[in-house]
Amino acid sequence: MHPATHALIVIDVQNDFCPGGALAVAEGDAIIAQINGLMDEFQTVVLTQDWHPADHSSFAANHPGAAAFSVTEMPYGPQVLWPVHCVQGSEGAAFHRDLRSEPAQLIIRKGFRAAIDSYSAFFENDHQTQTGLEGYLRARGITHVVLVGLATDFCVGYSALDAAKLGFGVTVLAQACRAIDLNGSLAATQKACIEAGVIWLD
Ligand code: VGL
Ligand code: ZN
Repeated sequence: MHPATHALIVIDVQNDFCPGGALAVAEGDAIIAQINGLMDEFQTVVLTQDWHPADHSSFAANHPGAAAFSVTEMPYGPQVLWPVHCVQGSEGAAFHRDLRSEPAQLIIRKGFRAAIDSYSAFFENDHQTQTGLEGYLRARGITHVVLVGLATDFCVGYSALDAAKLGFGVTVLAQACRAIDLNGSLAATQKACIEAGVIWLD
């Protein structure tokens, strides 16, 4: 059992990020058994859920002529344009049916504002708008977060960097994560995390 000051944060283990989903991550479902087991080792478990309105600005389909996986400029900086995924209330946005959810005390939804994406569990992509997770964790006396889930190089990585910036101890259990790996994004994420003091366990 990990100490009560450590929380397990399970990022976006949703149907659309698993094989057969709209933004499938290779082997995205291969991590679920391990994550389910980890939940018994933590007294605080948080799940995150990517949760977009249909008119979300991160969807290539909402930018006429733009290709999925291209990059556009948003008021808050560069933004990858994704296939339509994790639309609020859809089957694709649901957690994978094999993921345990009963040990989780909090489910945090993100990316619910049409004008801004939110990879991180802590801040939207403007790096300013808070999701509320920091306050929740601090109020519960959490000082260290252990991150698992999808995708290593986007939502897990952004969450890890923000957690480190906020002063939490951070571990990424990379074997319980899977990556999209767009233009070298996995290696870049790992490097940035290690430079930020994140404990990266392969
Ligand atoms: C994610 C791309 C778009 C993720 C979410 O969970 O890593 N990636 N939305
Ligand atoms: Zn998304």
